[in-house]
Amino acid sequence: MKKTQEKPEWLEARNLKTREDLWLKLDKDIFAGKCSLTEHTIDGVRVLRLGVSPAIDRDPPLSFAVTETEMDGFDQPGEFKETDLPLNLFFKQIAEDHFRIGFDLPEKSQCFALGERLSDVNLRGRRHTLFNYSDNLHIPSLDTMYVSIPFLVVADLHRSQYHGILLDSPAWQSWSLDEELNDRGVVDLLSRRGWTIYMMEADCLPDLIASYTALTGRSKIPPDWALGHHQSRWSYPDQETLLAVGKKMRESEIPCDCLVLDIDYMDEYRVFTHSKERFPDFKQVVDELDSLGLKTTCILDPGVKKEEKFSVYADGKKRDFFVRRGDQRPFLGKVWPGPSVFPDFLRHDVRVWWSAQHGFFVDNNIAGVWNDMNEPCLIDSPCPMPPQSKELPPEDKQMFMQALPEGKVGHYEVRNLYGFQMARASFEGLLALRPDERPFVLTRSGYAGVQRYSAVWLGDNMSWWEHLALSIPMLINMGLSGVPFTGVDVGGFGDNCSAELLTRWYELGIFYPFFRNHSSMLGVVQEPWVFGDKTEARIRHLVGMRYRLLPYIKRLFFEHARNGAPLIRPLFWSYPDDQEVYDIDDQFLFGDDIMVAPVTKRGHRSRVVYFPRGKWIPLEGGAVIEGGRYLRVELELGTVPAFARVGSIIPTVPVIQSTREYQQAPVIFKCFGDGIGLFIEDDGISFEYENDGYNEWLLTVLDGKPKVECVNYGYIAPERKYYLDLNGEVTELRLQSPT
Ligand code: MIG
Repeated sequence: MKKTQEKPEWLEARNLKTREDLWLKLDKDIFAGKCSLTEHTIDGVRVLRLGVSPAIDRDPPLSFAVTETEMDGFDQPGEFKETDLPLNLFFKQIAEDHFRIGFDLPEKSQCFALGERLSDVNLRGRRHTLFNYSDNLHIPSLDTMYVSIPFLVVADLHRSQYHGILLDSPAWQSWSLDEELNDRGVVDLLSRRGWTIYMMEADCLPDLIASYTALTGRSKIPPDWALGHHQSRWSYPDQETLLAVGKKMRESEIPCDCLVLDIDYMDEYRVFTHSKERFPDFKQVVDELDSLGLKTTCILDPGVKKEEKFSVYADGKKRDFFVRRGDQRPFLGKVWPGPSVFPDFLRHDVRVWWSAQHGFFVDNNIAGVWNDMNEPCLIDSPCPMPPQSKELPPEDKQMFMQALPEGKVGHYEVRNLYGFQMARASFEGLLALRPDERPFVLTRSGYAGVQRYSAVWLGDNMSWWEHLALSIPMLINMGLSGVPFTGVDVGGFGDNCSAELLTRWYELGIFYPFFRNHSSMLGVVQEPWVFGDKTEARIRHLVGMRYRLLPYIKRLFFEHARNGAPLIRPLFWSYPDDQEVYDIDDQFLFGDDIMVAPVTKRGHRSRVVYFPRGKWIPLEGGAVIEGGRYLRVELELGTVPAFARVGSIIPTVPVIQSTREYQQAPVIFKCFGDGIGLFIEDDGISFEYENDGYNEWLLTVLDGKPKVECVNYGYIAPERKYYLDLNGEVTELRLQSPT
């Protein structure tokens, strides 16, 4: 006879009853909470929502990932049988603080997304722990990264079956994806708050990502300038150096739109200040750079220096806006300014207050804000809950407490939201202070939905060839996690870059949606000119290509805003019926029309490229390449390692020095054979594009004859010329506004 299991102690203690009548495969002897299943359709994709709360009298927790409008859609209680749940998903509560969620991983399926993962594109066969943490040595065993996005794509490419699982919980969780080679995925979630799962199913990847990004929101179109070349360094120590870098950019005619101020612009690392010694004429310098067509962005860390005379500290303390430990004492952590306190960004009032501090940036003409250290990261402190964790400490032992509308909660339960909520405060602050401008925020840490507020860069990589190569799969997975505006430090952050590595990195970096050269003070400098004339000339040429592609890049962001598509796409996004592409992650599609295949190995001057079916032409010109095969391609240093799809029309502009010249720049439609292509123009800064304030043209070339159709006309563009470039034959083109 089966022995009846005794009720665990923690169940008795909380006086909870077990529920017998649940139709899910619950562990009935233990789960005592409440669960609900509702259904919703997004863009034709069915989405099931399973909400689980550990207590019968509580609803599943509030969501931060899902946008409010989509939340409202889930109103129909489901009438389902357990067999209806995709991938045989089930869960059980195995301890008071521990849920386990399991699902099938069909034999040949691959796993993607999960945000920032130091991994190949396919995530299958290992464990992935999601708990935001800053580790500055990105070696293969690194598991906890800065950004956690608990959205997994299970793709059976062979059968065109795509499942998405969003486990909406910002608590510590570890996804084991077929580690035991038994075709199962198992998530261990250490939480006492409950959680919600969204499951979607589609027969192609673009539809799946469209529904995921409809649920969690999409990125705004970045302002034009933010799509340009950013130059950064930890740190430009004083205003003279900063100005000199800006002037040098202009003298050497390397297109650039933005210089970046890392922590040393501050007055002893006090947030929202600048050093009076090293940047005495802060605003004048920023204005002078602006007059050269260079924006300035500033870093902002969450830690506020604990110092009574510091007004941000004193004010925040008076309002009780900083997090406290379980025993009520203020939480102090060591960061750049020394002992510091941390705002509780989960609170609306705290975010509004933090947002308001951004007046400092706006008053000084700072164009955008870079949020760093927002995991949050403390100096010299190990991951508070490492990958092997088995239990969640008691609430009051989780570093500090945070406030949710539902009450106080231990930090570890919501840690993955800290950076997300900080980026949100920066975004909302800039938006409130400059309502007519699309804010630019860059964040290191984040959670599902972070694309609504911010671009993301992948933190402290190294000037290593391995990290150059790794950036491709990592950025592919970020894109499949709904985040389009991403990049890694061009040239590598840590260690010493070299002429060859920097050149190769620019060859790839010009296709990063967020394109920034950044490096640590512990390594050599790596501005485009430091490795001599030859390297400088190559980089000038490469960055020139970035600027020529700006209209195409803008079009890709419009596409993202419409259907959630990332800019950096795996080849199977567009060629899912070609098995040859399933494991390729040293090439990618940059939108539909450009395929990038960079050299990522030292000393190599050629590489093997797989060309999917159709025909391709080197982006810089050359013979037509028949697709459906591998081909060794010569890629000398400084060559743009990209190919245009025959049948595409790519809108370009001539090389310009900054996006300040973009609006007037002539547009040249590069036709790769007969084809079809869109061109979209707007003011590049305001939100008018969301109210039809843009022009959209559809260009078709058939038998060498162009036809232009106006799809939308809502923006009076400054005068510019339009040209058609058909195999080098350039003719002027009229884009007529509808009368
Ligand atoms: O402890 O602000 O990832 O980009 O340059 C290092 C200094 C803190 C980490 C960021 C890096 C930045 C650096 N920061």
